Amino acid sequence: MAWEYPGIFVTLEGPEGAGKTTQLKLLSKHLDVLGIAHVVTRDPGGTALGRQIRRILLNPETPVCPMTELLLYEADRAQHIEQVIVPALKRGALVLCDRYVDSTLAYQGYARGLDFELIGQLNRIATGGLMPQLTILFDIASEAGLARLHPGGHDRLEREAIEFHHKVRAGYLEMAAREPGRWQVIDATRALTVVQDDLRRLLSERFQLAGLAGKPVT
Ligand code: Z5A
Repeated sequence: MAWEYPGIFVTLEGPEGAGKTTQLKLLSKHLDVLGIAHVVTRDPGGTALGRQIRRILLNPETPVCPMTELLLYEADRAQHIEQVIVPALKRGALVLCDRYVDSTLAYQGYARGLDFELIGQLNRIATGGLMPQLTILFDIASEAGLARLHPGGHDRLEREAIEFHHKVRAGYLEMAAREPGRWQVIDATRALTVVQDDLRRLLSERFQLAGLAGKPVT
């Protein structure tokens, strides 16, 4: 499908503790300095409604059945697409989204074992088929990623057995290998600044970011 928006859509994916959020903050500061219009957002929780859904999804005290979990992630996404992502792309911004449809395939598909066809269908319904132009996988072994997170504060997903997290990582690597035109893999085990350099290089190699300079940063 031909890209139909003036903006650019990039997603960041990876297992827990890979450093996506940290890298997005650093990147956003850099883009501010360059005056490049961009929106940093996340899945789940990129809208007011999504933040409520996110609280339910990550609360370790609330049991959530696998199908309910899947539908809640998709409900969050449908709202996010309509309220945040598509309007920003129409305005011509660079949209940097922390997790997107591939998280659902990794967590609810590869790890939880729900049907891939069904997930694909729901992903398409929630997003209207909008796929990112570039997806960056921050790759790190599950044990190393989990060890970076603060002890005792683990949310519902982080508390899953280590086998679950192994399946998430293996799923990501399989998806990245299957679609190398869209995915780029970054070794997320290295120092923050080294990872940040890689991220900036990947973006500037792929896109004419200078074309976005001077547009309103939202
Ligand atoms: N999920 C799902 O199941 N299905 C779906 O469809 C979607 C999501 C969309 C969202 O929670 C959860 O929902 C997530 C997937 C699931 N699973 N869990 N759990 P989240 O948004 O809170 O989870 P997350 O994206 O995994 O956030 P995270 O665990 O915080 O990971 P991160 O953003 O990649 O890492 P970070 O916060 O930037 O860094 C973590 C720590 O590592 C922090 O202390 C940093 O200072 C440190 N760090 C970062 N980089 C480095 C380097 N390079 N060296 C050393 N230390 C570092």
